[in-house]
Amino acid sequence: MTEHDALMLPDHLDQPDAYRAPIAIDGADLEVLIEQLRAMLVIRKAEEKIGDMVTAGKIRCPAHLGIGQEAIAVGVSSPLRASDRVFGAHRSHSHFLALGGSVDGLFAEVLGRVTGSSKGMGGSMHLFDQTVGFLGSVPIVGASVPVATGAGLAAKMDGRGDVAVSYFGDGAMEEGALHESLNLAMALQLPVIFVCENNFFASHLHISLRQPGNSLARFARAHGMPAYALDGNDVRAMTLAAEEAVQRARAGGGPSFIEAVTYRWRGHVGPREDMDVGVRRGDDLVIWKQRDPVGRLVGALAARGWFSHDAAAALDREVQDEIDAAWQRAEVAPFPETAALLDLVYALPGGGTR
Ligand SMILES: Cc1ncc(C[n+]2csc(CCOP(=O)(O)OP(=O)(O)O)c2C)c(N)n1
Ligand SMILES: [Mg+2]
Repeated sequence: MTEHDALMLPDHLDQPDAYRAPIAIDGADLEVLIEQLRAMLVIRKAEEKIGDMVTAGKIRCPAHLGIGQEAIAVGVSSPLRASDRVFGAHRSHSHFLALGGSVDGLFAEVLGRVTGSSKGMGGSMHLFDQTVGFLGSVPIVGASVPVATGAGLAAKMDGRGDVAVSYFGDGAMEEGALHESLNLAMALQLPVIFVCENNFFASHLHISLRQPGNSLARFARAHGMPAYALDGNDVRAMTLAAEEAVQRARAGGGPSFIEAVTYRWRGHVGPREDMDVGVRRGDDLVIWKQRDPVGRLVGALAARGWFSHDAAAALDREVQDEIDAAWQRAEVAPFPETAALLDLVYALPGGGTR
């Protein structure tokens, strides 16, 4: 291997026309695969709804959609339990929903309603639901990574085998605090799973304009941390890597880094496919859409005769009806009282908030 090879993603992961075939599902449990298909559809359709409602002018907060990236959160969430501590960032609808965060809570939150998961005070980029282990998303790039690392330290001190998960993008890899977090997690052998969603872009800037290489697992390897670089649009591959990493962390084996290669179908913020913060996107999207995580799982199930395309269409309709009904409930929910505006800003000693 040359030094240049070490900088670049292996196995053609960065080639848009690779990885189009149905995913490998040998040895997987059919029920789990169908659940995962459903979970990906819920995320996709919830985000499509949010996109439509931004276009319709009903949602006023910025919404960063991860359509096309659903397999990552669904795979990573599969070995997690509610006492684990999961942190996201600005593009975290999938992280929240895949853990079991409610669609009603998400829709009400992006509409600023009191029934939202953050009581309507946060919007799309400040999601939170402690009951499912989602301890928060924040829009400051890289900022939740040290917090997740600290949560990993807390989990280790608690000694119950819980883990922390930190989701971030390729752009966040350019933040110093992320590298400090990798170092500390490795030095203290913390149970943290670092999940890097490498979609090649930080807003409109391609990784080739920002870094000398496009492999991000290289930074973990520099710390001696076990690292995976894999097809993030393969829910089964994501599940297997997450299971191994979580098992290692629960058993005291320290942190892992999972680089999940993917692509976002919509622009950096908002529903448009043709623009990234005012800059026109390239033509890659058409090719990348063939690496669709949903279609490749349906294709694998259909090829084995485990699930017909008719059954997939019926599931699609069922999920769409649920999404439409959740949206209607969120739209009629009340706004928070103005007097409550300063609530939830500080945690008070001994409990409660102000
Ligand atoms: C510290 C900081 N710098 C810049 C921004 C503006 N910003 C928001 S998202 C983003 C791109 C992040 O890219 P990446 O981490 O790859 O995540 P992706 O959007 O691809 O999911 C930028 C530059 C920010 N929110 N915080
Ligand atoms: Mg990115």
